[in-house]
Amino acid sequence: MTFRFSFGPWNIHEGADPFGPPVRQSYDFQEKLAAYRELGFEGVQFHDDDIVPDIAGKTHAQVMRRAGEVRRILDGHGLVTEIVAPRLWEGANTIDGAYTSNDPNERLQAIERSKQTIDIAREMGTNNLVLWLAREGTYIREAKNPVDAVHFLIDAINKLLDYDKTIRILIEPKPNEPMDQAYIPTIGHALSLAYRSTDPDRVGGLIESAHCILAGLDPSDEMGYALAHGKLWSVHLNDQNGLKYDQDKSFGSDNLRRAFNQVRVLADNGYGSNGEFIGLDVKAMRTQPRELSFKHLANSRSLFLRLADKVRTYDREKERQLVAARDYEGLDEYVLDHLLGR
Ligand code: GLO
Ligand code: MG
Repeated sequence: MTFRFSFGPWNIHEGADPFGPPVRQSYDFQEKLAAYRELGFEGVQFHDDDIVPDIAGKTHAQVMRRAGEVRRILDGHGLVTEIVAPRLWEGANTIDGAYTSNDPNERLQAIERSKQTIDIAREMGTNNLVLWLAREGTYIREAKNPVDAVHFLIDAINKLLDYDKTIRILIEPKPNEPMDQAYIPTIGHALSLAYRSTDPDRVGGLIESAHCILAGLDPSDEMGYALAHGKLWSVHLNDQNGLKYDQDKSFGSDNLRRAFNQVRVLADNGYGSNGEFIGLDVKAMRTQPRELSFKHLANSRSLFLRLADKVRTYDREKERQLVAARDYEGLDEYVLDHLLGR
């Protein structure tokens, strides 16, 4: 099995955090795209406004013209667009949420912007629309009605499915941050929206490792859940040191065994055989010098490939025997030996 890798231009960044400004000079968009192939990546993940800066101030024709230009740049580099996501969390009209805002006009605007993102996705040659439901939740429970919120989400999804009969929607769950509590915290929540939609076959999930950990769940089990439904259509591999702010650490850097199990569930279930990418959503540490601020991407990719080797050489017969004997202590020891190379 060969794997194809992707990341988004936001994964090469300037090191700003909520407590400090950028510490590295930006690479411009063209420089970022030029780096993909060298780093071993062929897929690009985009927000709508990564492709079309200042999108809100542009006419539809201007937006589509710019998307066409970016498509040609990608073609020139031999890159493909994996997914496009509407950035529904930065504007003044999404402060209180987008599809679940209490203001009906804001809900409508969020759906309109998402329809435009679908147009951009088509122009970029992908039918994958990612919805990270960033502000669909609350800071205090009393601020919104949690039952209405679910209906608003289903309504938005249905309107997007109806707008373009070929688009697929990939919901990226996350339990918190920026919200105190998000309405779609896990893949189970995401997939239940899929089944309630008017076209369940076109709604699936994108699972991010760190988001599962923040929900107190194991990423490989979350992935397994989606795989069992045939609905794991993309991943954001990364790592996370416990229950704190969303860290987007390099894949496997906090817990190698947890990473091994993600690679294992993906490889064992043929993930990638329908064109799915191994997507990364990783951030370089704020301390990293500018010229070394791509390492987290290269490291995450190579760690994935090394773990894929570990999955290949994992002794399945031994595992079978240990499981049959219910010797899980023996299995535990074998897994650690295998990862340590003994
Ligand atoms: C933040 C999310 C974010 C999304 C991206 C694509 O926690 O992981 O990075 O993946 O905006 O929609
Ligand atoms: Mg993500």
